[in-house]
This record gives sequence, C-alpha cells and structure tokens, in this order.
Amino acid sequence: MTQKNIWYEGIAFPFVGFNPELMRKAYEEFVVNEEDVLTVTFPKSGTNWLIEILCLIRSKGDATQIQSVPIWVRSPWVETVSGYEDLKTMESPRLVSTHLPIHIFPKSIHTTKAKVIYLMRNPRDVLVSGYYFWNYVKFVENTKSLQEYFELFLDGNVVFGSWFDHVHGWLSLRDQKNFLLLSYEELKQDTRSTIEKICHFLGEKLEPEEINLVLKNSSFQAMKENKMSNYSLLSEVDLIHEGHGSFMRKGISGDWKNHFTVTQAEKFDKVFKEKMADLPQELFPW
Ligand code: PPS
Repeated sequence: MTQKNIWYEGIAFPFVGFNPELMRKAYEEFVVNEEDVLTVTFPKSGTNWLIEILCLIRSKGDATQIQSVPIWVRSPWVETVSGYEDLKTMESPRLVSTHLPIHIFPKSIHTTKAKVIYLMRNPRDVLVSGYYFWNYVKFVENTKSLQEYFELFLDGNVVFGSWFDHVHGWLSLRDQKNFLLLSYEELKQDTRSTIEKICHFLGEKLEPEEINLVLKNSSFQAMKENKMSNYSLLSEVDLIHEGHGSFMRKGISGDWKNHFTVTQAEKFDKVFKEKMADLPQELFPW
C-alpha cells in the first residue's frame, strides 16, 4: 500500500520526518532568538542555495564546514522532527530554515527582531522543480503526470500548501527592517550583487576575494558535487528513487517554458493575476 502525505492545519506534509503534534508544539513554544537568521521559502525556491551562501558568508568563503556538515544540520528546518531537536541544542547565532506558511510558523516570529530572508521564485519554475523532486524522493505521495501536479499546485494541495498563500502571508512582513525579500531570479542573474545585498542586510563585511570564494563554493556545479549539500546522503537511508533525477536538477530560470502547454501557461497566468492582484506587481521580477 502506498503511504499518504500527512495533514496538519489543512496542509499536506511529507509522511517521513514530520509530526503534527511537534509542529503544534513548535508553534506554541519555539523561541526565535534575536541573533537567529531565518531562511524562509516555499519549497523549490532555491532554499539550499541561500543556506549555502549564508554558511559561506559566515565562514568568509571557507568551504570546510559546508563540505563536512550536512546542510540540514547547518540550518535545521524547524518543522521537521530532527530539525526541531537540533535547534534546541544549537549554539547562537543560529541559521534556521522553514518552508512553513507564516500562520503556522512558531508565533514568536511576531515579536522577534531576528533577521528573516524570504526567497521567492517564479511559481511556474517552483511547480516544475517540485513535480520532479517530489517524484524523485520516497517521502511524498507521487503524482502521475505534470498535468495532475499542475492542478494540485494551483489548488494549494501540494506539500506545504498554496504558493499563493505562502507568499501573501510572509510578504505581510515586507516593510519590517528585519525582513529581506529576495528572488531566485535576481540571485541567478547577478549573484555577486545579491550576495553583497545579503551581507549588507546581515551587517557582514567581506573582502572582494572572500565574496569570490562564496560565489565559487555556492555555484550550481560546486553544490552538485558537494555531498553535504546535494542530498545524495538520502540514498543511504533509502529515501530517493535512484536513477530518477537529482536534487541539483537544472538550476535555471524559465524551465517552465520547456514544460507547460499553451493551455497550462494561460491558465497559470489567469490564476496568478486573480490571486496576486492585491500585491504590487513589481515585487515579482520574473
Ligand atoms: S527544497 O527541497 O525545497 O529545499 O529545494 P530548494 O533548495 O528550495 O530548491 C531546489 C532548486 O534550487 C536549485 N538550486 C540552485 N540553482 C542555482 N544555483 C545553485 N547553486 C542552486 N542550488 C540549488 C535546484 O537545482 C532546484 O531547482 P531545479 O529547477 O529543480 O533545478
């Protein structure tokens, strides 16, 4: 029998590594410290790329840590069972990651001055990336076709819920000084300037050659070859379908154009316009 996703507060989650009671406990009890730096994304928006960059900014480009500690230990996901445990004992200043929509993220977010980086990506590329990734891993219900996944995505019935709600929720913080909004597209188009922007936001001063190292060690190729960042360790615990893809898939903007039919592209545009009409469109750089 195939396993079903788990559900919490009307949202689907992977059936391995998540526990509704723990997420409820985290919502009530997890304290976001002022020194924490939060990476917040809807899945498949470039989360791990940003985490790699944050780790490298802290090490001034030195790759020792990123090549010896798994990425999910360096910046644990607060909503996972193991991430929540790791965060309890992690020394400050912590890197914390989450894919949770804001309304179920630990409520201490509303009273903290911790730095929050929200990384957004063209949802069409998020959809395509998610379709491949969730069929590659063994801990989420599979979907038979891109068309099936397309409809689930528009209805907010993929894991972690609706992209549209996720963006709406977290962008409600966008005028706060401790909130930085980034896009995968700008990171891709001008990685150096975006890294400098992140350094400025964090109050970190790196020399040009240190930024060069951050760039080099967080490149798509470097991450693809780094087993602490490319999720190949999941094969050791039998959580991926070998030979059915990879976490570091393409790493480009606009791959949706190679996948959507004309009908799907038109439908997506229509839904996007309807659901995102209330936000300034210049927030979306794709
Ligand atoms: S997850 O599973 O939600 O945490 O995935 P996430 O890290 O958010 O997103 C995975 C996509 O990001 C791409 N990626 C990169 N692109 C460019 N440069 C670098 N260094 C990089 N690292 C990860 C990764 O390839 C996934 O996108 P797709 O489109 O599937 O290739």
